[in-house]
Amino acid sequence: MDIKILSQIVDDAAKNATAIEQLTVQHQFNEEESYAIQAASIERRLARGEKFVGLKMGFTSYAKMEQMGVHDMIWGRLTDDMFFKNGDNIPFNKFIHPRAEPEICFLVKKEIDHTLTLEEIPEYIEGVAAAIEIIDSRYKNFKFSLEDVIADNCSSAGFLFGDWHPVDTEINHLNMTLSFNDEVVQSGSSNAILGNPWQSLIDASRLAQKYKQEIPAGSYIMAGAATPAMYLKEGMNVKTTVDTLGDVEFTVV
Ligand code: OOG
Ligand code: MG
Repeated sequence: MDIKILSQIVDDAAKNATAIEQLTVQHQFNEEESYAIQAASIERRLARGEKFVGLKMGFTSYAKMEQMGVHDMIWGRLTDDMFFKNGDNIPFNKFIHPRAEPEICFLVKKEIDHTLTLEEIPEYIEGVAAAIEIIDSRYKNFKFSLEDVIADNCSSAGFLFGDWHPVDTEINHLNMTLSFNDEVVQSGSSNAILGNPWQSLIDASRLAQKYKQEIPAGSYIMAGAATPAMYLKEGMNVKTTVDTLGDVEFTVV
């Protein structure tokens, strides 16, 4: 098991939008090692000039765990190459088999250097927004083990968010929908995310500590999907609406 070689394999697959066999078919590695592969793959992106812009949490809802058959919380790193603006046209050919999922995004106000408590959140978080994550597993058929998906930076491929709302905005029990061409294709409650979406931020701060990942001011943290993810097709308008937080959308071109 060579972390450097495996990180190059997943990074090349992402860069070239080409599907690969699951790494664990031929290589054995544990969860800690899969995070080392992820970290090394991100180092390759940073060496090409990409910037670290935040973290994403995964499998924070039962709906997602069931869809993917993986039952542990995971986290990945976001770079500016994955960032899109609300309303953007996003090229389909940047991806292999992209899916979208409705999320909530947090904007960090002050560097997070320890596991946050609920009470500390207003000190560290600037705002909350409705968000969409585009995931694109680099593995054939979007199938993977826990170790595979972590090594592949948790399928991270794109993210975008709507208008920011103050940190004291109520984000519990909000209805969240994902629509394709104005037809709702998934809906769920924000509390599908760990029973309270703020808990996802707390877990992000805990896991970042564990893996020595800094969370500077200005970082984004994606809370994880409230519903299963849905495959994208060229030409689609994709929109997420979160009660009181508003809309965020893009078009696949
Ligand atoms: C892994 C990423 C999971 C989420 O929000 O739960 C994730 C995958 O489903 O490919 O981003
Ligand atoms: Mg997600």
